[in-house]
Amino acid sequence: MFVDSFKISHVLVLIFAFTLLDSQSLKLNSAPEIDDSLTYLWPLPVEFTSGNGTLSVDPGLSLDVAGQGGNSGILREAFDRYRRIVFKHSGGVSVFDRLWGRRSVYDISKLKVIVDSDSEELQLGVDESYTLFVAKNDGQSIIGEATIEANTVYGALRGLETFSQLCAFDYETKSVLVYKAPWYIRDKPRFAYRGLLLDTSRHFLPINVIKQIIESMSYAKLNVLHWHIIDEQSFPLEVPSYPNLWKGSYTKWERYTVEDAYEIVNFAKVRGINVMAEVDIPGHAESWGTGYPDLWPSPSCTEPLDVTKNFTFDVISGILADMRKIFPFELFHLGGDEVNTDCWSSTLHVKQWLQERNMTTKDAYQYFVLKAQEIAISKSWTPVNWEETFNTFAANLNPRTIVHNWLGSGVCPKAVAKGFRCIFSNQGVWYLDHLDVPWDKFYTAEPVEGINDISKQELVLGGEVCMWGETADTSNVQQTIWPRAAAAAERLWSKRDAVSTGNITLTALPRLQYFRCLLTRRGIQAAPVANKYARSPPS
Ligand code: CP6
Repeated sequence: MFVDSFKISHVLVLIFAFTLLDSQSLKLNSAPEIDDSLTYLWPLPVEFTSGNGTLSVDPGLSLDVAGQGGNSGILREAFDRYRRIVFKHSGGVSVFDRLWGRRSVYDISKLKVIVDSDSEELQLGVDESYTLFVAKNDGQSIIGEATIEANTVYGALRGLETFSQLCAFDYETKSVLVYKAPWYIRDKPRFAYRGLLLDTSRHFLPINVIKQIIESMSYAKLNVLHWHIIDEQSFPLEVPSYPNLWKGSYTKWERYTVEDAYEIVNFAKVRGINVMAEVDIPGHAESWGTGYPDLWPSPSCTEPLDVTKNFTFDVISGILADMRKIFPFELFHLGGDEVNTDCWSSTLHVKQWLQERNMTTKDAYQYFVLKAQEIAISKSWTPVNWEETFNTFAANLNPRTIVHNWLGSGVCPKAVAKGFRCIFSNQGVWYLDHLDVPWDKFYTAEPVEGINDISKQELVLGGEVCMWGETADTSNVQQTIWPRAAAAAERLWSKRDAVSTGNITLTALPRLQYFRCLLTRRGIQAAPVANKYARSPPS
């Protein structure tokens, strides 16, 4: 008896203490202010209107599908993923809830998704548009649920992401609420190509890490993973035609099997993300020679690949043939950057080969790149090259080539003037490994800068932020990518006017901070947005 009442008094003291603590922490937590005039969606939709109502979302939210594409497995899987994201907190469903007076009736119990087309083909320019309505059922004619309508399942995925960003857990009512309802959103991307480069040669990234990065890309509506698989430091991919190639991996555990690669491509596909593989040639390929030393000009001069041998092009054909089975995306990156031809001019048999053909090393570089392009084109791929190929021999470059900018040279205006398509990745503003570049530089970078002719602007497919791997591995890759990649993602998705006018410290920074919190809530190790505490000091 005594023991019991002793316990009870303890409990009472504890409750009292927690109440105090709670009110203390509430005071501390009241700091972040939500500015109601802002729309906390990232990237910002093209068109939207909101109201001033609050709607509750049923934890038992069900999916109601319609249209030719309504039965898509991709859609159902995505709905389940987003339901887990939205209803991460528990509350509002147990028998105790009724006792405590918590709600059991919700405004939104159904998410209706209409997908017009049953095609699941995912290529560049796939229709990603959608509309999203979230309105209260007033018992009459108004849509009584959240509704997403899209032409393709990939548009529906973008709509689901936006819907999930409208849903917020409310700690008072322990329910998921949509503020500022009703919402009417009409949305589509500004650019078809919204990429992130991942480099798995400088540091190996385990499959799970790559998958988590792909998942995080879908939150920002990025849609191309540029997989820079191989480089001079390591060759981690299995190539069945030339099984010694992956002897160039760091260890036999730091490798991707063909099945791993398939799995990554499929994981990306069901999130509406294409995987563009890169084989960076003829430079950046030293690791190939670990398994096949004949690919080196000589054992003491190992880069670029030996331009003189048929064997070199046989290996390239073999790699591309094997990769064709894995990567269905129509774009394939053939690198072509930073080619130092000193080994070609200093290695006797290469030097002789050049002399016999009356070729300069520059001619040989062109010969190599064009030959590789032909192999890719014969496999019905569209070749992408780093800009040096255009800078060195634009006149002879296959006109289907997509020029990938990276130098600060402003190559896109020059490339589109000549009718080439272009991808923007200016290293001064969109290289994530440059840790000193702040989010706002990513945000204000403009892919069509310097191109006035609208018809030429259309040749800029979009852009890509680059996560080169020299200084990033599993331990820091996510916090190096995020939140700055998100700044570029909004630039690539949202209307130019919406992201180019006004004071971004007021219109974008608080929204980016909110999105960064959303990433961390979803388990993504995003770094704090720099500048958060670096506002101008009070005068
Ligand atoms: N690897 C490859 C790299 C880079 C490039 N290609 C690179 C160059 C300069 C900077 C960052 C990355 N590490 N294959 C250039 C496209 Cl600053």
